[in-house]
This record gives sequence, C-alpha cells and structure tokens, in this order.
Amino acid sequence: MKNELRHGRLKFISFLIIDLLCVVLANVLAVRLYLGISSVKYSMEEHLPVIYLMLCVDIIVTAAFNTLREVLRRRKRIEILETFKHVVISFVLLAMVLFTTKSGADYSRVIVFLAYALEFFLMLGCRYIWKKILMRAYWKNNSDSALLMTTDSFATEALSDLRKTGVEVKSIFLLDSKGQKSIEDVPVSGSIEDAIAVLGWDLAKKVYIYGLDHQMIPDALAAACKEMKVKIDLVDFKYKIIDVKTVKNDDSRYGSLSFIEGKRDIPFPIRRVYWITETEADLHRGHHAHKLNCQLLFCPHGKIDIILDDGEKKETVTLDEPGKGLLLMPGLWREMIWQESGSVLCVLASEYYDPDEYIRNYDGFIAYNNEDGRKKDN
Ligand code: T46
Repeated sequence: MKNELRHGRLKFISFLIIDLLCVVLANVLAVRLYLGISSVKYSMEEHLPVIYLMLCVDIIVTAAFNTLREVLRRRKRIEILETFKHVVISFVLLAMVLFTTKSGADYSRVIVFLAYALEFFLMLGCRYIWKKILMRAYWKNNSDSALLMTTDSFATEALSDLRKTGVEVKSIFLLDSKGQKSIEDVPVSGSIEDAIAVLGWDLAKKVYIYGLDHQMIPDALAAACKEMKVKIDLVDFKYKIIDVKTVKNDDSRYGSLSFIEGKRDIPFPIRRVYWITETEADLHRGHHAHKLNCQLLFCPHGKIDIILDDGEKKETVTLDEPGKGLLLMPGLWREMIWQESGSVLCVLASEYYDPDEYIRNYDGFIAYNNEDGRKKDN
C-alpha cells in the first residue's frame, strides 16, 4: 500500500490534471461572475493569455515546490494548508511575471484575484472528491469498518475474531512489519502515516488494538484518534498460549533452535529477561500477581505447570516444550510447580524489577482486582 500511495505516478498525473481543470474553471467562473455584476468592457478572449499563464505557473509550482507530495496520505487540515500554499505561490509567481513583462495593466486584476480565490476552493473540493474515489478503490466502505493494530503473530487470529463480530478491517498496522503488503487480502499500512490516512479519509471508523499492552500504542496514532474523534478499542486477554517459532534440524544431533522477535511476537516492550535454573521437582514458586508487568514465560527444558487464577477461576497451563510460550497480562495470580527437576523457566518482562509492583497477598489481590474492575466499569 505504501508504494501504491507514494509512488503512483498515474495518480500524481491525475491530480495535476484535476488541478489544471480547476484553474480553467476558476477563470471561466471569475470572468462570468465579474462581467455579470460590473459594466467593465472585458471579454474571455482578452483574458485567455492569463489562463494560459496560470496553467504554466501551476505546472511549474507543482514541480518546483512538490505541492502534490504524498497527496493521498495528507489529512484534511494538511490538505487545506498545502492547497493554500500552492495557490499563494502560484499567485505570487503570476504577479511577478505580469510585473516583469509590464503586461499586468492589460488584464483585470479583480478577475485574477477572484480566479485564484475560486481556484483554492475548487482545487480543495476536487482533490477531496478524487482522493475519496481513489481511496475507496482500495477499501470498499462499510459502516462497521476498522483499522487493526497488532503484532505480526496475532494478526490472523485478530482478523478472524473481528470478522466474527461483523467488523470489516480496512487496513492492518503492525507493530513491526516484515514488509507484508497484505494479510488475508487486507492491506497492511506500511507506516503510521498510512494507518492514519485510513482514518483521515473516514474509511475506518474505529481502531482495534489487539492484544497489545497500552504502552505500544504510538503517540501519533493516539493523537490522531483524539483529533478525529475516532474510538480506540483495546481488545485484550489475560493470558494466551503462543507458538514460539522453532527450527528443527533433520539431523537430531543438531538439536532445535527457538526464537522470539521483539515487536513481532511480543505485544509489550521487553525491559527485563530472567530465568530460574537449578531446580528440584515439586518446587512451588510464585504466589503473587503483578500490577503492571506483562510477561512471556517459556520453558526451554523440562516441564513446569503454571496455575493461573483471575480471582474467579483457576486454570493450569503446562510448559513442556521450547516451542510453547505463555503470555501473561497483569492482574493474574500465579503459582509455578516444577514437574521435573532441572526444568528451566525463562521470562521476558515489560517492566524493570520493582517490588512495589507485586501483590504478594491473595486477599490483597482480590481487593485490587475488584478495585480495578470498578475503575474500568466507571
Ligand atoms: C514471575 C515468576 C515467573 C530480583 O532482584 N530481580 C528480578 O528481576 C526478579 C525477577 C527477582 N529478583 C529477586 C527478588 C527476590 O528476592 O529474586 C528473588 C526471587 O524472586 P521471586 O520471589 O519474585 O521469584 P518467583 O519465582 O516467585 O517469581 C519470579 C518473578 O519475580 C515473577 O515476576 O512472574 O518468577
């Protein structure tokens, strides 16, 4: 999509043609209007050289000042400023030409002023309509349309979840894309500007942030949503089992290699890594919850049960292979039970170590969860 929006030469030419048509139309209207209300003797034929000059000036300004730069990605406010800039520069350039050739007196100044004023509004309107037409060719519009922001590893699941609820995802913005153009036929926004453009042109009415910690919402996206009054919905989960990518060698002597990639697999910033080793079977650890810390737990060697308790029900996840990871969001009481001696527990965490961020008392945990629930309900 990035390339389509940025480098579509044909689209650039189409905007230039639209601008030139606006110049002609603005002049025709200005001459008609002025002659309609005044008794000055002036004709369209006399005004024709100005129109030709304005067309040349328009092409020169577009090329020299690159005034159509990223035209499809510009939001409404930027477009107004850019169109205004284009018209003012064109006006100044035309005035300089008329002044240096001493031909200004041959033409009606009022009509030239009026033509530029009309050109501004016509250009703005026509560019807006043309943009809408082009953008809709990428994304057919729908009232329950959304921009989805997530990680690469959650994208397919997030799409299917949203589709089940009738949401049409217009574009996906990945925390860190691998250069994908689309995922399941939904275009991937190559940059934050592309993602915001989808909102700016009313193609997506809502933003779904799927499974990401709030720290991962880019400031620019949050600010754009605030400005455009677009609602951000955080679709979160308490925990999720994820596949840790694992490469196995045909020759078993080479073992296997597992890897986790920052923003692609992990929905939070990694600030700390720790691991627990030299353990005996039936070791019990944990008995706490976190207020802020998001984590990914995995067991590259051995077998460990993780008992998760949200205050209402308990569930057990067994980590027993290097390709299995457990994503834990804050607000879950946990206990880890080592099933085999020597099992290794590794943790990627979103926060630096801070003992105050732990809840180590179960009653305190229930009280904290209720208080947190009340805060969310309000
Ligand atoms: C968790 C599970 C899976 C530090 O000084 N820095 C650190 O980053 C950590 C994690 C611990 N510590 C100290 C604090 C304690 O004196 O290490 C000692 C043992 O920590 P704790 O009793 O919290 O260990 P576990 O096994 O109960 O919990 C740990 C993590 O703390 C916790 O975040 O989720 O592993």
